[in-house]
Amino acid sequence: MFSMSSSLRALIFDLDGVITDTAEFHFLAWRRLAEEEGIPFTREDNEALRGVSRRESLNRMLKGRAIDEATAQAWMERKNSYYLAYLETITPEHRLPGVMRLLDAARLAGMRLGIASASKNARRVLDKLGLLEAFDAIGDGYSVVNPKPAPDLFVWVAGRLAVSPQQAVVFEDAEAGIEAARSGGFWTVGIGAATRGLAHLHYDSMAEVSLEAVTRQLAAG
Ligand code: B16
Ligand code: MG
Repeated sequence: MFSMSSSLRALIFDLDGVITDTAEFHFLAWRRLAEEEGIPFTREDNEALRGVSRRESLNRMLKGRAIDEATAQAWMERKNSYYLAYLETITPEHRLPGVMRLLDAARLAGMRLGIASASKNARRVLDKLGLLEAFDAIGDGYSVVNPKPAPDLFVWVAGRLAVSPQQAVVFEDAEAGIEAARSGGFWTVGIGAATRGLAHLHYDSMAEVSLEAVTRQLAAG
């Protein structure tokens, strides 16, 4: 019989909403663009952008409004320039509670650690958090062609970590991320409200996660 406890070899983390909370900065940047262009955009609307690519975020912000490709590119660049300014304010203090405890426990247990983020700014964010060297592999918005909910990014990171999907647990805060990881055959831990009922295990926040509990509960099925 498959034994999770003896087979779990890697933890793979989404970035925004799991390691840190950049969703607020994405919101402020999209809202500024939307206001400049006369498009209504609320905090609630922003929830639909959680974990999806920059391009898909723009599509969702537009809510069916048509713009040409050159305008789309210019708007994404403008939004990103606003977002980059917010990223300058990130420090190691912005690591979410519980993250370092989990990373340290996993290292002690000899596990490999990876990042699988849809963001093209993932390395910059990790650098500002002081975590660029904390992971054995970093998959970001440049790593694969098909974004989440396709499983490609998680499979790419698992390959870099030299583990199979069945040997890895994915931590995700977004529906698209859980769907991606599950369709790739990974174990999943959902973090926060958007993933409730979708993942193998669920916690309201990273502060509640313990490696021992995750390992034990996944092994128990
Ligand atoms: P960028 P994650 C995602 O990060 C964000 O949750 C999502 O809101 C954003 O649109 C996406 O990255 C792309 O980000 O514009 O920086 O390339 O949750 O996958 O770590
Ligand atoms: Mg996320």
